[in-house]
Amino acid sequence: MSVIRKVAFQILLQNKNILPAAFCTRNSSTSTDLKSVLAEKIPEKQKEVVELRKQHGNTKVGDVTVDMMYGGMRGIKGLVTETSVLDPEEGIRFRGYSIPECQKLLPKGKGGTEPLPEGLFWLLLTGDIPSQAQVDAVTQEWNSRAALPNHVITLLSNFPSNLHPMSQFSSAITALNLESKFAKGYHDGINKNLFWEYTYEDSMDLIAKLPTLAAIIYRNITDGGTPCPIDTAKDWSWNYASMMGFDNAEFVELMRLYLTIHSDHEGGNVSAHATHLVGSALSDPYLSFAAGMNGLAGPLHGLANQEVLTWLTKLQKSLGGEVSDDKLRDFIWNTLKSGQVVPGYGHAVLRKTDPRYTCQREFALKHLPNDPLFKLVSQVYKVVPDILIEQGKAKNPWPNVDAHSGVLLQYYGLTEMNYYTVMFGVSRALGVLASLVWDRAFGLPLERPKSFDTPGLKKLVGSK
Ligand code: AMX
Repeated sequence: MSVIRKVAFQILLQNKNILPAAFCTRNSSTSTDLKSVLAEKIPEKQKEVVELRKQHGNTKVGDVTVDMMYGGMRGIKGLVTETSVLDPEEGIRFRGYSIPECQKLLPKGKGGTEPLPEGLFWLLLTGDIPSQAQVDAVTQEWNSRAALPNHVITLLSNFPSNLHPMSQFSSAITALNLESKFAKGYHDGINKNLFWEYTYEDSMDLIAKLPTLAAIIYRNITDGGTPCPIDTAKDWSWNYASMMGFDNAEFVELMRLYLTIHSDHEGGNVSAHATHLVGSALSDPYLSFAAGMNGLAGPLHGLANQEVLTWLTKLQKSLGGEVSDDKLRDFIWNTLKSGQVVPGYGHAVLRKTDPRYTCQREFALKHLPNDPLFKLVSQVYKVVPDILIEQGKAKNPWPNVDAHSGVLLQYYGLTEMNYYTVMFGVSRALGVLASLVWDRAFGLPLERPKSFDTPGLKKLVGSK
C-alpha cells in the first residue's frame, strides 16, 4: 500500500463512526482531475455489474400489481441509479451520505459553513468525498466553461419577459445542444465505449453554463439588465448569486446549501426519470436534461416551490399578518375542500419530514428566526400534518423540500416566485447529469417497458 493510500485509509478508519459501512474501505484518489478519477472507477464498476448480472440476471426483485400499473408505478423496482437512494423514513442519502453528513464532510466556500455543490457533484460522480483541492479544480473547470454561445444569448433576450422562466430555461438548454460534443461524436461514429466521456464533457459544459443562463433569465424577468461576468476566483454558487445581482455573503451561503440539497433524489422522480428516459435514446445531455426540466416545471414536482409561495401569499392576503391556529386550520381545510392540494406537503416516497426541509429550517433558525414569513411557515408545519392525517388521503402528511425554500429566498430579496423552479433546476443538473454519465458508462440500453391496454390487462389477470 502506498504511503498516500495508507494515510487516506487511516483517515477513513478514524472517521468510520460517521461513514456508512460501504465507504469505509474505499481509497480515494488524490488527483484533482475529476475525469481521470472517474475513468479509473468505471472499469471496476462495469465489472461489478457484469458479475452481478451473470450471477443474478434471472433473480426476481419484486412483483408488479395492477394497482401499481394504474398508480404511477409507485413502488415498482425498475431502475438502477447510483448517485443517491431515498429511504422513506430517513430521506435522501447521496452516495450513502445523509445531508447532515454532507454538510459536515464536504469542503466549504471561503469563510462559509455550507458545502460547495462542486463537492457534492464530485461525490455523486465518484462516490468519494473530495478534498478542497479537488473541489477547487471543479470550480476552475466550470468557470472556464461558463461562456454562453451568442445564439443562446440572443434567444434569451428575445423571449417575452412574461414567458414562464422554466419555459425560457428549458428552451435555452435545448438550443445549447448545438454545442453538444456527444451529438457531434455520435454523428462522427465514435465507439460506444467512449459515450460516457462525451457525456461527461457535455455535462461539465452544461453545468458550467447553467448559472449564467439562469441569471440572464432572472434579469430578463426583473430589471432587464445584463449579468456581470463570471469571477474566476469565485465558486459556482457565488457567481450565480452575483450574476443575479445579489452580493450578500449570507445569501451566497444559502445558495451553496440550496444548490447542494436540491441536486438529486434517486432515479424515479419525474425530472431524474425523464432525463434518464430521454437519455436512453442517446439524445445528447442537453436534450435529455431539457426533458427533465420540463418535468420539473410541473406543479406536483419542482413548481411546488412557486406554488407554496403563491399559497402563502393568498393566505396572508385573506387572513392578515398574525394568524390564529384556528383560522389557519380553516384556510387549510378550505384548500382541501376546494379540491386542491396543500403545496409543499406529501411525497411519493418519503413518509417523514423531508431532511431537505429540516436543514432549510435550521438555516432559517440560525439566520432569520424572527422573519414573519418563516414564523408563518413554522406555524403551518405545526398545523398541516394533523389535518392531512384527519383527511386521511395523503400517505405522507409531512412537508417536503418545497415547503421551505421560497421563504428563505424571499428573506434575501429574491421575491420573484415564478423563478424558484429555475434555481431548483440548476441544482438538479448535478444529480441527473452525473447519473447520465453512469448510464452511458454502463451502456444502459433504450428504455422501453411493456404497456397494456385495459382489455389486455383484464385478460392477463383473468378478470371477467
Ligand atoms: N394536499 C392534499 N392532498 C394530498 C397531498 C397534499 N399535500 N398530498 C397527497 N394528497 C392526496 C393526493 O392528491 C391523492 O388524492 P386522490 O386520491 O384524490 O388522488 C391522495 O392524497 C394520495 O396521494 P399520495 O399517494 O399520498 O401521494 P402521491 O404519491 O400520489 O403524490 C405528491 C405525491 C407529492 C404529488 C403529493 O403529495 C402532492 O400533490 N403534494 C403537493 C404538491 C407538492 O408539494 N409537490 C412537491 C413534491 C416534492 C417535489 O417533487 N419537489
